Amino acid sequence: GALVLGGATGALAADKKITLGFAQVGAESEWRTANTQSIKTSAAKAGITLKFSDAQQKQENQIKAIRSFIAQKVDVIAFSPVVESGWETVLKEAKAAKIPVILTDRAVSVKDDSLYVTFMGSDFVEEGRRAGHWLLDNYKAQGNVNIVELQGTVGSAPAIDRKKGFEEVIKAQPRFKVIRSQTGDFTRAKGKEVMEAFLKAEGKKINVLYAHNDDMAIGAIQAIEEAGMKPGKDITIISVDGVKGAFEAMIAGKLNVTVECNPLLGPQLMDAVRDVVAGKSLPKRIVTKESVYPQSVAAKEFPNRKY
Ligand code: GZL
Repeated sequence: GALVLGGATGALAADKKITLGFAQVGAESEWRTANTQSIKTSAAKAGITLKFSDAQQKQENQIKAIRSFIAQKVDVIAFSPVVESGWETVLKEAKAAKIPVILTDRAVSVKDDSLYVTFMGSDFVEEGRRAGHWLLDNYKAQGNVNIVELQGTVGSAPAIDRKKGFEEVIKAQPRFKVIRSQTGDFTRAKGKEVMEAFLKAEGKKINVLYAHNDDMAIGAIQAIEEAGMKPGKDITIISVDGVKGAFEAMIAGKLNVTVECNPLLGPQLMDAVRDVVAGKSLPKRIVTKESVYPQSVAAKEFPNRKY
């Protein structure tokens, strides 16, 4: 009988090599480099061709990368939006080109959520709440508690939501007050620089540091030591991510707790890419599972850490 071309074409489509274009935020933190590693390793394991770009934390570079993926006619585009706003235009271009888009790690704020297939990543508001609950449950000294806050990248979902969740919880006990809050852009260098400014302005009045990621906390720890104070003792330090550097700081008694934010999204992303290409429908929101690691469990947990 005649060759059923449709069937043959279908078959070709089924095992055609998938090409994924991934526009990464940058390489600003241990979290980010672990996230990149997970994506590259998982793509290789899944036999998915990966076109990868690093935007050095600049939105215009991510937009350029997405446009180049569209021009190259990749099968799927995925990215972690450095900030929440300013994505409508380029996402409409991807939709017009019939290229599905998957958001990983950070969210976008768009009116039309048909511009992306799914958003997989942590619940940052919940991470902020966990940081707040740990503080209310574990801070023993009486009287007013002066908190300084190192925020993540201005306008990014993690910075906006970690602040929101933390404040939502501590407002239950007014003695806990954020007296200074400024961005350290998720980096060690900036975290140290801003903590130096906080110490110059407030010095020994500071009781607690809430850092939106471990890298800024590690930078701040250096600043606290250079100011002759004991991090983890004179200043209680709460941080987010759960990277190796945080466990080392907790084992040294210099950090009190880290709220886990799992960067190992690679395997889930590749499953989602295959499902999208196969025409399967995906939930609009996939939330990563994660927990909280206080200093008391750091040494035991450290050998299990994968990032
Ligand atoms: C959170 C991620 C944040 C990390 C930072 O999912 O977007 O960006 O908390 C990283 O370490 O720079």
